[in-house]
Amino acid sequence: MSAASRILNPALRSKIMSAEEAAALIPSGVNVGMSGFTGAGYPKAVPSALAKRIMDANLNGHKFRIGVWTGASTAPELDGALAMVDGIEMRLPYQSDPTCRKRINAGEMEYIDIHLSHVAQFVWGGFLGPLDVAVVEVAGVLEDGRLIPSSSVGNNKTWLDEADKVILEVNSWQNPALEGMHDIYYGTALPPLRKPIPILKSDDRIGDAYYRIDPKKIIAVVETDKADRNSPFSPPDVNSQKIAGHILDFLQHEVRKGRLPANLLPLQSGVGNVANAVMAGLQDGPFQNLTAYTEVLQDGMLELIKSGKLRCASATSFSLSPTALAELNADLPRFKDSIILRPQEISNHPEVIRRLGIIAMNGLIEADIYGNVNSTHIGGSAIMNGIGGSGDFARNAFISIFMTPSTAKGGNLSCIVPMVTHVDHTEHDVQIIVTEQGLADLRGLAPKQRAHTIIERCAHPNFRPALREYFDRAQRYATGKHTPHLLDEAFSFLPNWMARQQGR
Ligand code: 0RQ
Repeated sequence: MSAASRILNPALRSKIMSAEEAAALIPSGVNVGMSGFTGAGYPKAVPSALAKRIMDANLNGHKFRIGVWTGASTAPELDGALAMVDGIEMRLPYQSDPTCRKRINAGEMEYIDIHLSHVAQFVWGGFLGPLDVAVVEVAGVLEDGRLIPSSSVGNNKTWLDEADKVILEVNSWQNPALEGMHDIYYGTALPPLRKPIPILKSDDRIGDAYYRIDPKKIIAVVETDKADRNSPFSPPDVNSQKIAGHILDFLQHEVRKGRLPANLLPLQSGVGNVANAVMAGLQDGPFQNLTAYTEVLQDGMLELIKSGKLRCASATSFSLSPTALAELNADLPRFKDSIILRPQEISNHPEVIRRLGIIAMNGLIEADIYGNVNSTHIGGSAIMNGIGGSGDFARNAFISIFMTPSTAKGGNLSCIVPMVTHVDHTEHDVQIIVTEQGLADLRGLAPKQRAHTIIERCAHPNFRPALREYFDRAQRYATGKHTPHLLDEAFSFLPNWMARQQGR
C-alpha cells in the first residue's frame, strides 16, 4: 500500500510534498520535536534532507543549527545525519549516537539529560523554550484527520499538541496492523489540575488508538517507505547468562518468601544485551503468565510473548533486532491483544510504576561500595547515553535491580568502585546490584553493611582485595563512621592499586 493511499484526509493529501520541500520549511535556530524511540518510529526522510540543507548553509558560510528533542535515541538517519553536519545546538532527552556523543563530549553540542517521564511536563511548563516544529512519523491518516501512530509513541502526543507547526511523515513500510495497538491518553495536566492515571493493570487501556491534531498546524506531509533501523543483539555471553541466572534465582527466592506472586509483578527491562539475556533466561525459567510494564520491547520479551510465558507487555516503543522485527511484522495481528504502545509520560509514569509494583532491571556503568549508581558518565565527565527511563523506574519500582558485568574494558576496570564519579541513582533508589559474580540484596542494610555485601558479592576477585583495603582504611581513618570515605583517595585508589599490582 503506498503512503498516499494511507492519507485518507483530502486536506492533508493536498499538503504532500518532497522531504526537501518540507525541510526547507524549518529555519535555523528553532526547536524541533522529532518522533523516534530506540530506533523505531523516527522520521526517515526530513532529517536527512535537513542535514543536506544545513551542510549547504555551512558551505555558504551560514551557521544553521536547531534544537532536537525526541522520545529517546533514534538512528543514523536522524541523530547521525544532523550531528555529522554539526546541525544540533541542543539535544534532549536521551541519545546513543556515536557522532552525537563525540560532539557533546567535545563541547560542540549541548545535551540535557532528563528523566523520560519529565519531558512532557517540561515542555508544557515552557522550561525548554518554545517547540517550533514537530516532525512525526505516522502509519496513516484517517479521513477525519486523526493519525495512526507508528512503531513508537515516545513524546509524539506532546509534540503534536505543543508544536506551532507540524510536518508528518507517512511511512508505508509501517505495518497497517499497528492500527489499534496504541493507547494515547489525553488526561494528563500540570498541577494543580492533575487527576489519577487510571491504570490498574499493565494491559488496561485508558486512551485512544489515534493521535489528535489540529489540521491547521500541519504544514507538510511527506511520504516514505523506509524500514526502522534497530541494531542486532549479540547472543547472550557467559557473563550475561550468569547475571540472568542470579536474577532468576533471586526472583524464585522472593516468590518462596511470599514477597512476590508466582507470576511475579510487571517487569521493566532496560536497553542492551544484558537486559535481553535476562529476558532469554526467563524463557527457560519456571514463571508463567508474566506481564511487563516497560518502555522498550526487546527481542527477549517478544520471544516470551510468542512462547505464551508473557501475557501482555505495555511499552512506548519496539526495540527489536532486524530479525525479530521481520518476525513481528509477518505476524503482527497475533500480537494485538498482548502489546500496548503508550506515550512515554504514561509508560514511565511514577504513579503507575509505584501502583503496579514494577520489577525494574537496568544497566549501569559503575556502582560504588555504598550502592550509588552511575548509568551515564565515563570518568565523571564524558556522557555515554543518558539516564533514559532508568530513574523513572528505579525510584518508583517495587524492586529496583541494577545489573552489570563486574569489569569493563577487557577486565582492566572494575565496575564496582569506592565512589562513583557521577550519580544517577542514589543509594536510596538501588535495592539490588547484580554482576556475574553474584547478587547483593541491599534492602534493609545500613551503609557499612551494604559496602561489605557489594564488595563480597559483586566485585570481581581481581579487584576485591583493593576494595576491601579501601573500605578497611576508610573505616579506620574517615572522620565520619556512618558512610566512611577517604575523599583524597576515593577516585584514585583503584587506578593506583592497579598500577601497584602491575609494578608501574
Ligand atoms: O563501551 O562500547 O565503547 O566498549 O560502556 O557498556 O557493557 O556494552 O553495557 O550496552 O548494557 O550499556 C549503562 C550504558 C550499559 C546502558 C549502559 C562502557 C563499555 C561500553 C556500554 P564501548 P556495555 P550496555 C531504559 C533504561 C542508561 C539508560 C537506561 C544505558 C559501554 O544500560 O545507557 O538504563 N543506561 N535506560 O565498555 C568505563 C566502566 C564501564 C565502561 C561500561 N565502569 N568504565 N567504561 N563501560 N562500564 C531504556 C531507555 O531509557 C531508552
